[in-house]
Amino acid sequence: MRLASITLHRLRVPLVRPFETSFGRQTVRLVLLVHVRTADGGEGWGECVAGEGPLYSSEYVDGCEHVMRHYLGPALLAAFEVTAENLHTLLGFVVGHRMAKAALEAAVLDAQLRASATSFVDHLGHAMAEPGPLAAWVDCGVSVGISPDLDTLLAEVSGYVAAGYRRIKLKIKPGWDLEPVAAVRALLGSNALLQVDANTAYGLGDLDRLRELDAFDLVLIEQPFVEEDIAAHVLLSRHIQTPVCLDESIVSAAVATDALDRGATSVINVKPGRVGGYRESVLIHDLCRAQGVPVWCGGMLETGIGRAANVALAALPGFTLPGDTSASDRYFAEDLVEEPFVLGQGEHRGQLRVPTGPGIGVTVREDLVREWAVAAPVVLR
Ligand code: OSB
Ligand code: MG
Repeated sequence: MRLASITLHRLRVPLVRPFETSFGRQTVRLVLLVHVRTADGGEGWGECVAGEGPLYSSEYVDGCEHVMRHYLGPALLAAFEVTAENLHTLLGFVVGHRMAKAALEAAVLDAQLRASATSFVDHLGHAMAEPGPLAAWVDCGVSVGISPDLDTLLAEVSGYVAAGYRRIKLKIKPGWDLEPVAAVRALLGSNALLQVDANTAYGLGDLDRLRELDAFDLVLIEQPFVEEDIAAHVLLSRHIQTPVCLDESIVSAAVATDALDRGATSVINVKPGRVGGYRESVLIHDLCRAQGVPVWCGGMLETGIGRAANVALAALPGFTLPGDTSASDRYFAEDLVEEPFVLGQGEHRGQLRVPTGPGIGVTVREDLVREWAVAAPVVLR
């Protein structure tokens, strides 16, 4: 495929309720979309998961747009053949900037798969090292932000339980951990899947306090320490019963291999944006699957565009834990796609159906892309 243009759209999408983590509070999602057109008239969409500021990772929307405009975009537009398979080679000269690369990869992949009438899930299934069954529906969890008080938290969690979510994840930080976890465990009962995510808010002085979480029979504790500190996670893994799961630290298959070898993590959260794309995500899935290490699909408050691709990824057989692949209405009153994601009912309660149409399998609402735009589109040719 040869690319004719890459258009960057910047949108502000209001959230249905504020989302607070140990690194900040959001009321609006600033979304950067990538729209590629191919020389033979095809098109594809990708969503960049970077936040407005460099708070979750060093990447942020302005930085992603800059590196796409000046480095990544020109490299793709100059290439005679761009495919989801060779894109990492074409973009390999740029160090890091994985979220920007992942968004371009997603848009190229969408265009390529639409042209061959192939779905994301079938493509990812073929890309796996070892064949295996692909799920038609995936189990969904929900990530619950830090609340102003326990009553507000319990009311929010009760709503998600009533909606059918199969797993609850609580955001924690020092001063908001044992109490809310105890209260939610009491609300859910002992069988429900409950886990926590610290987004790097703790230090080695907190080892004993973190061990107290063992009383609540959690599925896992996600990323307690700073992303570079693999050694601290090794210490914690030896200190507590609760499985440690890395998110921010896992930026590639190589880091995943290292962290697993060292015993820093026994579960991995896979986010395509964080690791540089779907190709790298499948590599991480494959190496974990070969070692019997469970993986689950993380989320970054994606609109239906990024969500569609993530739900397809979560259909791979190594994704054995419910992901942060929530329904569209978890975050948005109106989604950017014509087929918003709605939780199933009956036997599919708490699940999302994996899209099977060509490419990401959803149709982008270009009316909303225009209506919610906060800047003129940037067109690269
Ligand atoms: O750490 O998993 C995280 C959202 C933004 C940035 C980081 C994280 C999150 C979430 C929400 O936990 C995931 C989602 O529901 O999309
Ligand atoms: Mg996380």
